[in-house]
Amino acid sequence: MKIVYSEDHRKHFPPFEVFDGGKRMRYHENPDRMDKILAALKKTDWAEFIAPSDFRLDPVLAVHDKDYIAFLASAWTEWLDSDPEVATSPEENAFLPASFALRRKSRVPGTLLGKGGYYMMDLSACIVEGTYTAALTSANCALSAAESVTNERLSAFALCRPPGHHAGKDYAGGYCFINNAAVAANWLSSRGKTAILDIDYHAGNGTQDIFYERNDVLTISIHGDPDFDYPHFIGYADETGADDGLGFHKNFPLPKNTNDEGYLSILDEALVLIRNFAPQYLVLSAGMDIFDGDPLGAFKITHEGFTEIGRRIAAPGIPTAIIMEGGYANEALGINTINLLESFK
Ligand code: SP5
Ligand code: ZN
Repeated sequence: MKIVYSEDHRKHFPPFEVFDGGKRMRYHENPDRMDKILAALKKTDWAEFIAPSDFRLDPVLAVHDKDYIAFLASAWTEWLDSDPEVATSPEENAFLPASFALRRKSRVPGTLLGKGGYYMMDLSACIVEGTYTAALTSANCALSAAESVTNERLSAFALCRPPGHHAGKDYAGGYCFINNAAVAANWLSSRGKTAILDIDYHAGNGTQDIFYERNDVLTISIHGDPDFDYPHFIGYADETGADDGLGFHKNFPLPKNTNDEGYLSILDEALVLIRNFAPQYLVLSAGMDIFDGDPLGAFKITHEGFTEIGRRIAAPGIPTAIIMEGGYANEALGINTINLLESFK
């Protein structure tokens, strides 16, 4: 199986995130996550590593607002220029806003801090020097996996970091800046009918936002109920699409402690929807934070659960671009990823 990977992800490693209660914590979404997955993949006899190609900005701008992308591109240097203290110790700093847009008023402020509050949904998507480069390369990994899927009619895995599914048309959040899965799915959709299945523990709010009014890409997310977990404001069962897209989005919010059995029965429902849509390509937003023991999740999926989840998604034989999303139990990421991928090779 083609595994698309670039070392560029290391350029994005914020020194902290602001967690629940305003606590400054180590950055959960760290480069060690990739190292654990790489180590496991290198031990297999089927992982074939390739570097991403450069697709330039067009496929990114096809799903994201151009002023938002311009903000991502310049935020760090503007931050550096704005405060001599930041310039003194850039490695201890990250750009984050402290004021947020009130109910999404439509005026985009002119200042960096104003833009931050407008274009960010939380305090986890910290911007550092290498963030923009890493986020663009991450999108190129997803696009390269999509291209490989169209050329070879075989599934491919994009080792994307930073992840993408919380990033909406014009906002960052949840460790995400560019929505890699949405960029890949939009690119694929002009080559064949495409569906996105998001199995990350958290609701794929960004993907939902991007495709909500579209009927040409079916989007499905299975996740911890936003009633008790992040992203809190979106991901409910009654959100099913709008305008032309009505009926082409589906959320499956699940309770705490959902185990393999409960998860698999819902996954089967999602797979029926995909079968009825009959896509030529599938994009799988593969978050490993459904694992029992993930510090940011509340499900109880086992190592064997990942194997069975992969088996069932791969069974219909739809060429699939598998896109890495979350997963923070670093020691378990290798085995869980391998188990999920096994059936797609
Ligand atoms: C890509 C991805 O998985 N992003 C996740 C971002 C989650 N950020 C919210 C963190 C708040 C978690 N509160 C957890 C309480 C302990 N169970
Ligand atoms: Zn997640």
